[in-house]
Amino acid sequence: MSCRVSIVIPTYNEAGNVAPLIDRIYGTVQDEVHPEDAPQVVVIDDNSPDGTGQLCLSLRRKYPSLKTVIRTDARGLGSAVQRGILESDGDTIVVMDADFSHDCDLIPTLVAAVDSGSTDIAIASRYVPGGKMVASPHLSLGSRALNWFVRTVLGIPIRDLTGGFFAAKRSTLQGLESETVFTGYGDYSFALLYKGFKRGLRMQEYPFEYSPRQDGMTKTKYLRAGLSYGLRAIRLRMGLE
Ligand SMILES: Nc1nc2c(ncn2[C@@H]2O[C@H](COP(=O)(O)OP(=O)(O)OP(=O)(O)O)[C@@H](O)[C@H]2O)c(=O)[nH]1
Ligand SMILES: [Mg+2]
Repeated sequence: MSCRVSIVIPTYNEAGNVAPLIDRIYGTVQDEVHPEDAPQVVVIDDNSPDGTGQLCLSLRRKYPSLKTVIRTDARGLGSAVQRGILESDGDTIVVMDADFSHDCDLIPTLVAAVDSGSTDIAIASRYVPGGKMVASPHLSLGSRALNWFVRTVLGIPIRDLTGGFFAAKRSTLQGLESETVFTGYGDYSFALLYKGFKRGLRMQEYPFEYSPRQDGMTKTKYLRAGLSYGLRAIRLRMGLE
């Protein structure tokens, strides 16, 4: 099936979020992005015990362009995004979380920025003027500190490096694919942006308000993630991957 925009959503135990999110994307975003051409939502689920994948499969009747892949042979956010890009048909690809932390209303802006050619990667950002992270004080502080550290180590002028909400042309993303970019957790996001920066791609941030997850439990082990993100940034900067 051909389409102009694919929206890739990695999921693990998101049964309480994914159906209303898909309704929202098809109901609201569709009209604004390309009214003449339904977007394709691609869910990459890692065989969630709560049945997220089955739930998405059952929504196919309602939304024929919805594609669900249930992986049983792999687990992890970075590789799920890579699989989503591979499975999608769109010329422009949006990647976002399933838990309503990423504001659907920003999708048309990100897609328009990429489609107009004004930028190669349109990044949704909590940390440019107008953006906001609504979270507990320790989480907000931790995320800001981590972004400062990663930005300083990598030496790239992007404020939000760990968000995982962006749009780019398929060809751009495929050009950045290397054996290591799509590994790990949210750190794949800055590995991708760093490779893009080194290749001279144009990257622009667009503000949005990040909300706490609507339903379900976090999968992020914050302390461990912070340490491994920091180490990965150092490895990237040293050219070790
Ligand atoms: N396919 C897949 N998706 C994952 C995996 N881990 C997390 N996700 C999805 O990746 C997105 C980000 O994960 P979250 O648990 O929301 O991580 P977070 O945003 O740092 O944490 P909170 O929102 O505070 O819970 C969500 O859509 C998750 O369902 C995984 O191992 N495989
Ligand atoms: Mg989340």
